[in-house]
Amino acid sequence: MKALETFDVFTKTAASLDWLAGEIKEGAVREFVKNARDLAGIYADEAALQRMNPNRVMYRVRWIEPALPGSEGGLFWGVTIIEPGQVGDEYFMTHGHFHANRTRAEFYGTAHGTGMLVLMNKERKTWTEPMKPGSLHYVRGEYAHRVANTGDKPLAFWACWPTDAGYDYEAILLRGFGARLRCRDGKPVLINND
Ligand code: PAN
Ligand code: ZN
Repeated sequence: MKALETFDVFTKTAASLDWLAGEIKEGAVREFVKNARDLAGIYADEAALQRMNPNRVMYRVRWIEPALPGSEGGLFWGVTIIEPGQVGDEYFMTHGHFHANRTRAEFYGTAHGTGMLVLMNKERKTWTEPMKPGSLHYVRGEYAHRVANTGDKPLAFWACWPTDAGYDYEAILLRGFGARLRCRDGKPVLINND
């Protein structure tokens, strides 16, 4: 009985990756897609967002859940692919969130493309880490995190996070990050938002 359970869990959680392409080739893959319409309130230039096709895909997340969401001690594994583009002078970026459980950290590792990881602590101090193929980023549990694609090709990064990290999107929707990453003379510049 025990052996069968182990086998079931293994077959359900086994997956195969194309590391450099940022693809989960096999496995019980879940996906969410964020279209332009899903990102209302995130960009400074809301009018520019409204002018876009609401169905335009901005980014997608694919992941596997080898353990139950909310359970203690497990890990999720996923990839986020952000399309290239801008809304006003800001780059296509993830919504950004704190983990609901502020003690739960996360790893990001870039597969391809270039971007910026934007981090913010609870005092709203905001800074960036450049992302490029092979760059590995440790996000402390208490930091809000968001990724912007600053290149002209899709940006794909792997992520590993605890099953009981949860998401707190609310705080970001209300006040955003302490600074915005804006395109100035073709380069990403972090500009105070508070
Ligand atoms: C990632 C993010 C993913 C999309 O898997 O959820 O990159 O970003 P948003 O969730 O902010 O839209 C992660 O950080 N998980 O904890
Ligand atoms: Zn996270």
